Amino acid sequence: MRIAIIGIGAMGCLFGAKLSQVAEVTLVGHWPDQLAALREHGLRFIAPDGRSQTIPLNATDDPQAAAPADLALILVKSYQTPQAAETAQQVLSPKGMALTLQNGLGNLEQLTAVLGPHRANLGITSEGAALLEPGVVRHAGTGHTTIADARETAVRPDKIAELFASAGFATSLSSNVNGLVWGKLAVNAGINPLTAVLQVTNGFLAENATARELMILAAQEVALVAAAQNIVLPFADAAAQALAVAQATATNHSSMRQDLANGRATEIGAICGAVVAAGRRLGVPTPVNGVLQTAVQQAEQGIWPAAAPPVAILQQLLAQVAQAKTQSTDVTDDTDFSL
Ligand code: KPL
Repeated sequence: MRIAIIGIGAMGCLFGAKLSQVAEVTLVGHWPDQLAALREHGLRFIAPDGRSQTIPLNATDDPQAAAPADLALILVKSYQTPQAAETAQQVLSPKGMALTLQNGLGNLEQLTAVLGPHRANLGITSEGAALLEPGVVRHAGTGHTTIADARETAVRPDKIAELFASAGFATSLSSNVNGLVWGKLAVNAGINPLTAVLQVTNGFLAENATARELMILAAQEVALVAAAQNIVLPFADAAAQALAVAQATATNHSSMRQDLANGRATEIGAICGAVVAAGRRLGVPTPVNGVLQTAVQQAEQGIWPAAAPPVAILQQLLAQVAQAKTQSTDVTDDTDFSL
């Protein structure tokens, strides 16, 4: 199978490294330092056990060089999906298909709008990866990947699952597409914004009582918004699931923490922002997601006091949540987070 991986960040490199052992893979992206490092030295891949190897990878900024692909794996940030859909259109063969494994709401819809319903599909993954420097990726935590198996698609989901499994990714299929997306959203809303504003590992959220409480509340809000749409999550208890993922990925730096630390825009809009918007539409209060959304947005703008210790930030967040609850509305963007 010819695979184009659209996105050359940590997850693109992780999937590229492993899939290139079983398929013909080309990474497509625009980050000059990363492209130069991959072309000159290949990818230095550090396995979860710390062992490192160099893997040659095809990397290009020219979609034509990856065409004609049978599968375009979409691993860009959620706010880059519209451009990634256009790139997928260029790299895919007429019978090829795009598969998003991104975080957040709305990615499949954006791919479908460009490629059509049979040429776009969705999965979720809890694999963790961190880019240590251009050309160096660490497989930070082994996770599980699930691919939607709900409708006719150009490339059969079981074929993709088989390929992923042969590359070493534990993979299964599920016909509950909305459940998959909202389940992942609950975990991401619980873990990503808190680890980003506190600049802590995922494991800190399991260990610190206040952080754990906020993580659980954020995940539970997502579950309530999903339930209001009759979406059945793939697990019974969103709080337990967020906690379990935080523990299983304890040493990971979440993608949002990495984005914020590296001065990149985060996916907060497609995660907490999407939850708040859906909650508003459905009449489900989402004060915790609202507070976390504002906190991350302010951190992106440099308003957040980056040097403040996690405990002080947590107290501030708790106070904001209490205030948002008494107002029984979501906090607005002018919430003052200064300590
Ligand atoms: O999806 C993740 C992310 O970092 O974006 C989790 C599962 C939280 C792993 O860190």
